[in-house]
Amino acid sequence: SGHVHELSRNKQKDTVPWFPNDIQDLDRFANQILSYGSELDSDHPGFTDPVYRTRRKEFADIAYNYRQLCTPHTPAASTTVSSPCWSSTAATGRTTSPSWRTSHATCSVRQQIVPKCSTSYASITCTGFRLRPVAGLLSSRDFLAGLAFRVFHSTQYIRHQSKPMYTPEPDICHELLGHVPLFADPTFAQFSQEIGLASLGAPDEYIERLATVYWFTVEFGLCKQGSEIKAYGAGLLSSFGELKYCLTDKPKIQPFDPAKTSLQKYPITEFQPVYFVAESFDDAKERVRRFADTIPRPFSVRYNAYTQSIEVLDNT
Ligand code: TIH
Ligand code: FE2
Repeated sequence: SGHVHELSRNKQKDTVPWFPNDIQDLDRFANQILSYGSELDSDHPGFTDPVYRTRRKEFADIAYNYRQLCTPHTPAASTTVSSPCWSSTAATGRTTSPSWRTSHATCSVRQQIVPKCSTSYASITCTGFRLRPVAGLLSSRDFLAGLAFRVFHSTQYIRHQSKPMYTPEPDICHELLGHVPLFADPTFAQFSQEIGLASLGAPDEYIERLATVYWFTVEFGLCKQGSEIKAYGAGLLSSFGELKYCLTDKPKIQPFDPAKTSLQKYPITEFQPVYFVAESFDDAKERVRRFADTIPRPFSVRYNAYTQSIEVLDNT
């Protein structure tokens, strides 16, 4: 079926956009970042802090040279410094989903010391999700494609200590306190992978819609638990400021429905005005699957975990 789906990176009409077939293809994203993670804007809290900037550069370089099946997890990639940001963002309590609290304990997240990245970059053994360092911002298409392989592109640097409660850019607190515990939940891991699989070869318009679904679930999702509503989105779990805010009566709360949710506009540098609440992770997964079926693609895909590659099934 090779002739049917001509893969292209230069957006020719009637061709399917290129997508990674094999886990090693993810290495191609490393030099396609939209901005290098060590280039800080003048309004970044670390802009005038030379120690902070040097550290950011080291991390960006490690990620830039990382190769999926070759790079050993070197001690150079570890942060063992104690940071006030880490302990103050290590939020706990009744506002978070039970899944987060269980995994948070089992992933041995410590309060005082930023965990060595090398430990977490290996893999989250219960679901096979793994983190892969990234040197800067990826396009939505590339970022979502990683999820299809249960690979999560992750930052390594920490937010600047002058602003621990909220940062508009993801950092290691966000990845390890927010994302990692949830990826240890099998249903949630599958849900995340569904978004990734749906994105492979999808038209640009649908990439944007899937990225929006990702934003309102994996990043800022709320979920019902009995008569209560709990936060499970990583952007909430890592921001003590927004975690408190999201369950007040200030933001608008709507039911999670991918067809509608995927069209919602959102800000990226301030607390969200709207959140979407899922019935359960399982229900959210089924809904994303049904939404994925509406994406115009002449083929369907599934992941072969033994070969770590995508199987393309022709639908024409
Ligand atoms: N705002 C989050 C925090 O302060 O931890 C980080 C991000 C979540 C989503 C995008 S950036
Ligand atoms: Fe995130």
